[in-house]
Amino acid sequence: MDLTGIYKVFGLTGKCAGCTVLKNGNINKTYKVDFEENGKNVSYIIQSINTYVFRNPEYIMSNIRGVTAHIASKLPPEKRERGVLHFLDSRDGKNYFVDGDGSFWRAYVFVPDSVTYDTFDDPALLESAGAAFGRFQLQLSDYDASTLFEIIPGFHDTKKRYEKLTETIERDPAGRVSSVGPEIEFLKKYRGMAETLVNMLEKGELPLRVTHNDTKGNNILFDKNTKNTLAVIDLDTVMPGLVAYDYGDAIRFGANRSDEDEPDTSKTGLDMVKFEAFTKGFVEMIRDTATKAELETLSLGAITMTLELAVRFLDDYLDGDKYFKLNYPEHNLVRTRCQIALAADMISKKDQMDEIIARYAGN
Ligand code: GN1
Ligand code: MG
Repeated sequence: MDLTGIYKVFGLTGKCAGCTVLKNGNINKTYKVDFEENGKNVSYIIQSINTYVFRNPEYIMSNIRGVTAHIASKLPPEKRERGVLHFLDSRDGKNYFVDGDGSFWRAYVFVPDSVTYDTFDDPALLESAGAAFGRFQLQLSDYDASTLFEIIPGFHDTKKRYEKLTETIERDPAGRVSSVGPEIEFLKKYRGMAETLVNMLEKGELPLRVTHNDTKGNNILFDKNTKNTLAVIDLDTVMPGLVAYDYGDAIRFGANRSDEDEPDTSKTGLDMVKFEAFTKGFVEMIRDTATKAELETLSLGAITMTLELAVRFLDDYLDGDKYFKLNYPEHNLVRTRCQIALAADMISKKDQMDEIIARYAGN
């Protein structure tokens, strides 16, 4: 179905004044469309979901319906318009529409005067980002995570990730194992540490929460004038998980001194200024709803997410590069080495991390 048809399906009957394709997502096709409705300008985001990556988009939309309604109920009336995404119902009463070709569509109101940032060099902005993801946790702290669909099963099951790597090493399908001895040795050495969180979850020592699972800074909307945070977006991977996963992945990505695929690993490491800024924002937001065990395992979350991604990159390298997109042939190996360098630096700074976390947790 063409876009004009999709407008009608979602009840957009005003005059369309413009349509642009947004290029910053790698997965879904995204359009911003501007409408004139009763003399007012209103914009919408229309997306067709990538059903190769997401096999059951109706599960995603069910999670999104529950989670956005819950967040909206926590916001004061004056913040409801811009503090959460508002998805439109289609003519059949669902928050999505499947057209005759099997394409899967959804639409939400574009939050007026909002922007996203790709880099966070200003610690103040990083503190706000921490607060935004912390607030997301807080708003959903009383949401029954077990009612959510697990969109990608075992996504952060570090034990399964290690098992898969072990199998790939045994099979050696691309004949590359002999060239990565030191990397395998490093990851094996810290296997026990990387599996601790999953073991604690299994023993009931950590609660299952609603987690976002893509806590990169560019998934936060900021007010373009005040730079205040508005809402967390990209809710496609919202699933049950541990708070340490969301915190840890944000630190892994946002508090690294280098990019996640820096070939010169002497440039890689944990930037303690960025670490502290994000931690302050995040921990101050969650400290009253988080358990003691959750707060005490946040630093382990950062180490775990970094080791886990090293395992995934190495597994993909040994398997002949099937999962992650590459920019050059050795890209997965470079990524593995960079994540290993970051993990090693984090492990050496664990006490420092814990001291900072405890300070903002009020201990
Ligand atoms: C993938 O596609 P992107 O960049 O949003 C991956 C994450 C990794 C990330 C590392 C569904 O996310 O788990 O942390 O790459 N997403 C999936 O760059 O596997
Ligand atoms: Mg994403």
